[in-house]
Amino acid sequence: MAILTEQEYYKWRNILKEWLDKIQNATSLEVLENLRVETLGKKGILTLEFAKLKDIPNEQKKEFAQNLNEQKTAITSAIDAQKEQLEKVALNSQLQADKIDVTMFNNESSIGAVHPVMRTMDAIISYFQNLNFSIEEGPLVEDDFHNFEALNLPKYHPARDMQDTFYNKDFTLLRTHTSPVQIRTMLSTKPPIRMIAPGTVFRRDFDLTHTPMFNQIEGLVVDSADKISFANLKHVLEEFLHHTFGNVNVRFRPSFFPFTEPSAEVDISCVFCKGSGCRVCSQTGWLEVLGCGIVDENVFKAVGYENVSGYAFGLGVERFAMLIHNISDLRSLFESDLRLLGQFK
Ligand code: 2NM
Repeated sequence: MAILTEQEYYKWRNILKEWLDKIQNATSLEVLENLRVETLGKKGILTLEFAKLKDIPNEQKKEFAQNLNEQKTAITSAIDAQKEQLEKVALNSQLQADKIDVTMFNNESSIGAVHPVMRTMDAIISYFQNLNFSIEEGPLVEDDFHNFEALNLPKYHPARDMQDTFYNKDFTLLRTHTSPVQIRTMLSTKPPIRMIAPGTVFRRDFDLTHTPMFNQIEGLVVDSADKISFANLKHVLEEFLHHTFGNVNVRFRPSFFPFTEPSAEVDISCVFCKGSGCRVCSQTGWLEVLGCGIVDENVFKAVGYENVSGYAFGLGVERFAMLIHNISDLRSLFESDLRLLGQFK
């Protein structure tokens, strides 16, 4: 005997149809989820029906279970279909809402600014371009010869210390100064030379006043010996510093570089305290801004130049940018903070 009377069978058909209608008319994923809980959840109507199975006589179990499983399958597939449909609608409206009209005019947009370091770089380059210096560039990854050997920095010289230089596995290195560009220029062209080499350099140095990457501009003038003197160098740099910092005092202090002899470091009177002594100049009244000198004979030997003289100089662009724009913390130049950049429009 069948377990369901005809009456019961139609009662169940109607219940099923009601749920299927509700599912097909569900307007949101939440509503649909509620319907799933009400039918298939722990206390859902079908789950409760399944629970009755244990009380059904053995010979009727199969038919009872079959009937329930059919209903379960119908409801499950209706829920899945409706879920897919609702998700599609949700995605479409999300896509619609997220659409960006790239042609739309934006009143809030603002014009960008050149970073103070690059602005300083550009200004210094222009200055020397006007004095008929050429602009030369070279690779950032260099070899021992161009970065050290040719610059009278023999092996085991302390400036070649592992602590200062980033070495690669293949014995190439990241240039520690832009001087290898001078070497390359001298090797590929004949004197006279009148050049500057602006660019990025790398040193293993990281503290309040040093970053492992920074920018330099170095200058080199080479001509027949009678045309080059320390006085020429001194004049060019004094003019440059007055142009850049205004009415400052300039002094040359004897110093040492492996690639120049004699060598000097150049100070200007402190731009912050006008020379009376402050925190920035460590109470000395002076700020060091340049290194320079007469090119050492050994450098010319390395590039095969004879009967010439030359002068050279080098400066740190970040340091210049800080002094020109009154920036006290070196790190602020590397943080891409729009509040800093916004001040340089
Ligand atoms: C400096 C200071 C002094 C320099 C020397 C040379 C070269 F290649 F001609 F030998 N280039 N740059 C030099 C001299 C750089 O920077 C502080």
